[in-house]
Amino acid sequence: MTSEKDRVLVIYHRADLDGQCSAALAKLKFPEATLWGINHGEEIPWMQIDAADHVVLLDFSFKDEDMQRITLLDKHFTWIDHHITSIEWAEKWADETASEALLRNDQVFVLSETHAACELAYMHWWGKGRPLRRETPDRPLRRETPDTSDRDFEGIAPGAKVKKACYPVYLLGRYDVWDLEADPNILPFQMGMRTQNLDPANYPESMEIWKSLFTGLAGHLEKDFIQQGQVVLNYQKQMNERLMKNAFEIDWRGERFLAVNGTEINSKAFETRFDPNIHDAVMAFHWDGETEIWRFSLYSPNQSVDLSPLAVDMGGGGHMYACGFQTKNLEFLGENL
Ligand SMILES: [Mn+2]
Repeated sequence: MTSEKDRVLVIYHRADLDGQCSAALAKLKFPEATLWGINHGEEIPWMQIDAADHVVLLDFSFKDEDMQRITLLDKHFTWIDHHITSIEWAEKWADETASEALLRNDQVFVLSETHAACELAYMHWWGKGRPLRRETPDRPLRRETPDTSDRDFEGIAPGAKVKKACYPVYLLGRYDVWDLEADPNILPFQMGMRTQNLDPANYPESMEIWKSLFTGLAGHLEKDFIQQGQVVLNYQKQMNERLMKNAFEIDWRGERFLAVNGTEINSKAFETRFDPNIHDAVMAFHWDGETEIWRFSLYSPNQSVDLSPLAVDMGGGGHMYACGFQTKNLEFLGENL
């Protein structure tokens, strides 16, 4: 168990609200903790890790050999993540390591594909669910889904209503696993939250907002964010309609793409113009003046075309229905342009 004197280091994915929310929850749990935001490609803070008694890693994982190194350190380690690669690594690692390592009870892995890191963190620290843990050599890692339904939360603050206490976590979590149908407020809340600087390491004052949200003590705050987010979404819709006026068709590799030239375009932008009778997929591209390269994103809105081979052939990658690549010139598009 972590005692009050323990030096707690919280390393979290700082690039989105799932990671930031997880970090804010950790800060609530361990008020003296040092928060360390990290993004892909950045250095691991080994010096800070060495100085800590308890390392908490949230919504993030390191390269295999670095994960091994951290789990072999003689310190308390809590890892909360939901990326499939993390789960696969943890299972492999649990199989490979001797029972000696598995018997350690100061290492807790809370991993699930079905829940976002913030939901898992909330449940792990305040819920009654049963997260994945290393327990005995016979049952090193259980892949069962933790129960994160509202009624199983005890609430964070004394007197706080259970549902109220976890609703913001739930909204951010469902967005992160792209379960947008679960609640109409998921998207507006996400957009409303994005109007603020809520990264708790970079903006320590944001902890006041997080605390109010978690405890439900400022009931209007959540509603304010949802309303603001609705305004953002309305504006975005207008901008998308304008953007789609510039859309055009590209025939490439046997598929007909609805294409548009611009930055910060998400797949939803195409909704008003995409016609499944005419188009197979959509394509957004732009010239990145900083790195002097064309960046392409491909999506299959109705998940009908596996686009990943196209991206891979161009030296890129990603998922089947959402992938991308970079290119120095547009010659591959031939007569289209
Ligand atoms: Mn996440």
